Amino acid sequence: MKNRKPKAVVVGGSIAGISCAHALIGAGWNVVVLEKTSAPPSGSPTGAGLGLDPLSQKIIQSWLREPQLLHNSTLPLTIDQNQATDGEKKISWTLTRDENFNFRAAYWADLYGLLYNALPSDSVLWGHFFLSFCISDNKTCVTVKCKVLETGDTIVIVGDLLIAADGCLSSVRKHFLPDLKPRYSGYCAWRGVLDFSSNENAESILDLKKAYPDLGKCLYFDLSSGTHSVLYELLNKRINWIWYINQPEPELKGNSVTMKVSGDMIEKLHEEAENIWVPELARIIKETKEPFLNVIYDCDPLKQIFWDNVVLIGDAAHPTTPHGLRSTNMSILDAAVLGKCLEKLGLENLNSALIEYQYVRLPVTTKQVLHSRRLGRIKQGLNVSGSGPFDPRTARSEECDELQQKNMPFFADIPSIFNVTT
Ligand SMILES: Cc1cc2nc3c(=O)[nH]c(=O)nc-3n(C[C@H](O)[C@H](O)[C@H](O)COP(=O)(O)OP(=O)(O)OC[C@H]3O[C@@H](n4cnc5c(N)ncnc54)[C@H](O)[C@@H]3O)c2cc1C
Ligand SMILES: *[C@@H]1O[C@H](CO)[C@@H](O)[C@H](O)[C@H]1NC(C)=O
Ligand SMILES: *[C@@H]1O[C@H](CO)[C@@H](O)[C@H](O)[C@H]1NC(C)=O
Ligand SMILES: *[C@@H]1O[C@H](CO)[C@@H](O)[C@H](O)[C@H]1NC(C)=O
Ligand SMILES: CC(=O)N[C@H]1CO[C@H](CO)[C@@H](O)[C@@H]1O
Repeated sequence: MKNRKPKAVVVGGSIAGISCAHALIGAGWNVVVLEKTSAPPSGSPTGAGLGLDPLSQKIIQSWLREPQLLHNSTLPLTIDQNQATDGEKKISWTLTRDENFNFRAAYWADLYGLLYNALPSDSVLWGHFFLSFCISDNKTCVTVKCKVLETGDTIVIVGDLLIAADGCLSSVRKHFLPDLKPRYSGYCAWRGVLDFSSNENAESILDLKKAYPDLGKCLYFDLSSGTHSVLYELLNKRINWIWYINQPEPELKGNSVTMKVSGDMIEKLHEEAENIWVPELARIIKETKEPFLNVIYDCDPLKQIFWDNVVLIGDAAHPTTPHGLRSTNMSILDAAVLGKCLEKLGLENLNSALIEYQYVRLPVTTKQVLHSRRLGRIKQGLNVSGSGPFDPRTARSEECDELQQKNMPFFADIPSIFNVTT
């Protein structure tokens, strides 16, 4: 037992899953990641832009052979700005501006590529669909069944620890919490990335840069009555936008929060954009090829995130709305903290390690999920406890202060477990 490397089986090979592989390999574990999709994502899957906080940046760099690569594949987001738009008069004005925002903007597929390419090549088993697991009577090993999609064979993998990184609809979580239902937020998000590398001097791009002069280093939030949008630039001449629209819960087909959209829906989107936003933003939305629609859910925070030798990380542990730019940050920090706990306490004390992981992470993610939920409701003009619906055109300045990213609970906190080891 002493000379044997402990082994973890990770379900889900997205950001949380491969971050976990890095963290556990660093802690001296063997790791196998099971991912149902058949190959590493290339180009642009459903992911778009995301914001990385300073701690996440540091952790990611510690996993890369060439830490500079992170810097080279992202753009700074040093300003967090909220502005109100009057769609009739086609004007907007600043509500809040924080120039000490220290995030970086990454394209999901670029970040994924960086992390994945820095892993040993056999870490992820592609096209492996997780089916079920079974914990041994003595609670020390876990047997995982999965289906190899190419052949149809079912195979069994045995490990010391099962890590569920299978996303917000986690089937591992469902095993322990069959009654936990995702909560529809009340709105959906249209998203898109406009690639302007082949026409940098197009009129629409020059106009956009005039209307949003800090593009390239600023995270812009535009607020109108009962709706808001997000705009920032990504490396390699790409503009990332998100637009949240209140609506009844749509019916989802299959196991994905991304909806298929019709030509009619896109046409309606373009029309509405012209009514609500300044023309410069409406035009960018119109020129974006293949915008997609995410239905926004979260879950009430869980009371526990491990059972025996099964542990949840990432969206599986804390489905959240995206308003705090937190989901990827949370996944990366979950993985790093879990790795530290396992390294510190060893396989002999697996239970203590999981208790510590939960003790460090659960209070933080609980507050962040609820804060993000509240922020989303404020920005969408929905009821929030303690005040009436927010209207950016009439809001008092104390009300506007609440919109800033820096009010996120534990905003600049670094868990002490990162200080105790060398
Ligand atoms: C509108 C919107 C904006 C966002 N913006 C940001 C942002 O600005 N910043 C940010 O940090 N994050 C953002 N996110 C969130 C981010 O994209 C991810 O949610 C986050 O990286 C957490 O990832 P995860 O690995 O936990 O889960 P997921 O990315 O959902 O991954 C789960 C993985 O598990 C696999 N899987 C599931 N079931 C099985 C099975 N049975 N067998 C094998 N594999 C399985 C799936 O194929 C998938 O690869 C945003 C999300 C939305 C919707
Ligand atoms: C990152 O970019 C800098 C400046 O362009 C370059 O000198 C350096 O080699 C790049 N580093 C990596 C690891 O690509
Ligand atoms: C626990 O049970 C498993 C499977 O039944 C067995 O392989 C393992 O040796 C047992 N471990 C201990 C510490 O008893
Ligand atoms: C919003 O709050 C008001 C007063 O606080 C209440 O009357 C109303 O029913 C609430 N609406 C919703 C949809 O919760
Ligand atoms: C700088 C920053 O905002 N980092 C935060 C990322 O999220 C975790 C919690 O999930 C915070 O503890 C960090 O402070």
